Amino acid sequence: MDAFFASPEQQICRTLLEAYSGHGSTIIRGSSETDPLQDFARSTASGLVSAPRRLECRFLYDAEGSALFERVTQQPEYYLTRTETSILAANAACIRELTGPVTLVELGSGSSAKTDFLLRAWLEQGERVCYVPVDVSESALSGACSAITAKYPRVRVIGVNYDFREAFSLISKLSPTLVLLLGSTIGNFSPQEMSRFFMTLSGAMTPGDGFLLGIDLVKDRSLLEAAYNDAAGVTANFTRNIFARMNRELGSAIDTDAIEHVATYDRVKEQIEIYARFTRQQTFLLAPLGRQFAIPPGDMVQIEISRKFRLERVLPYLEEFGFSTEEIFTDERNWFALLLLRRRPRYYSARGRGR
Ligand code: SAH
Ligand code: AVI
Repeated sequence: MDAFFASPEQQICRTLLEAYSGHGSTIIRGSSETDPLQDFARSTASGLVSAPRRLECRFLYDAEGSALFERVTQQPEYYLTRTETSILAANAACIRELTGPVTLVELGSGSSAKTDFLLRAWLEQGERVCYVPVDVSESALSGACSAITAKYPRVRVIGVNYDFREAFSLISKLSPTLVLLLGSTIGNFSPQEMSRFFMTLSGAMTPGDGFLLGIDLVKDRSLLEAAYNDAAGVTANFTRNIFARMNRELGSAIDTDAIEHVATYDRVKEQIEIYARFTRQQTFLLAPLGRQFAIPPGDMVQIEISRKFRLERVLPYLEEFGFSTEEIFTDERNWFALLLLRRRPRYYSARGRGR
């Protein structure tokens, strides 16, 4: 596996030229202008003084966090991954038929485990397949790229180790594409972040390109709260890990035994809210900034939201960004939905520029 260190845009162009003749996997790492430790420290500092105190969930996924997330997906209470996997297993061939032989670009790809069904459906049609996973987690991305290349040598894998919000311009260069955002990762965005995401994505896509979006649906509160409070305590360790990561990378000296994981469903906002509650006074050191923050006992830090969706609201909302619905795939209990959307040739958005 080869790695480059330049801007992702330059690299992806070069890599794409090679893609038709090359094989195996390539990982593109952006030469970020911001130092990753400064980025983490600055984001933490501003999050700790906001109300409520909150952290950006992209920092949950260092190597430990990505490994813990994979374990979360295997917990009996966490129905999301199993349900979405069953929908993909049943419908991958149909999705391939509807989209044709397009490049697969997956945002927040993680282990790429579910994508296996799509890769197989693409390969069954006999043509060369190009898969572009994009993820901030270097360990998850390199593990996924190696595994896919070992299993499917005919798949050209171009991994992009980058924040997907900064990699949108790559999407236009890869058209025709099917952009994937699975696992209900969109639910981890606030309403404002989600609107910004869809507007930028739509602007980067070429009319006719496909978008496969996985969303978790509103359901009984007890099922939702169980999914984020597994009995084995793996999700609680996933919560604690962001603070353990601060200790490892920012020298924060936080007592992770003083952290309680709190995950509750807000019925009005239709979202799970995950907090770390500190049972003892803490002083967070942020060594790269030379600053420290006192957190009193009982204080909570929001580490993630996980929004749940209703089809009757989300489909018209997506229309506003130029995404028309081609097919809705769901499971027999209607717990999760995979939406196959198509970027419309022309649209007028009340929320932003039309194209
Ligand atoms: N799609 C996989 C993984 C979901 S976990 C699944 O459905 O199981 C969310 C993934 O998104 C993680 O791998 C995390 O590293 C990645 N991620 C989160 N925020 C990101 C961002 N801003 N840019 C790129 N990747 C991100
Ligand atoms: C990645 N994301 C969609 C997961 C979710 O369900 O919101 C993250 C997660 N957090 C705790 N458990 C799972």
